[in-house]
Amino acid sequence: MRRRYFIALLAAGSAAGGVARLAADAPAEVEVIAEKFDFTPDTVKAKVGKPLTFVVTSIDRVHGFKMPDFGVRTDIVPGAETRVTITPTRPGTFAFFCDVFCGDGHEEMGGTLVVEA
Ligand SMILES: [Cu+2]
Repeated sequence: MRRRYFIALLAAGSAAGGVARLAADAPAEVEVIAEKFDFTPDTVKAKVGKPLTFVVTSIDRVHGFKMPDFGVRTDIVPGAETRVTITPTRPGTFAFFCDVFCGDGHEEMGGTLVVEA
């Protein structure tokens, strides 16, 4: 029972979904998959002062990846890996979202970066 729960946590930390967990000392990287009309995972954790690279791929069409609080935006083109690195300077909750119109659910296509001290 306990072991099963642990495995479920590991799976949730991968690109499969849920909250991405970051190793303490390794350079932080998180894989994010974009598709109509979701980012997976849609909640990502980071630490103040520690660089974090989003490695974003699209599995259907062109999407956008925008984080206004970090002055970042880029297109996400299917078949290519798009890397965006940010370094949080304060704790808080920050939005990322698609800014390329991709259909009727586009306005809901977003996620949250949770930065801890
Ligand atoms: Cu979109």
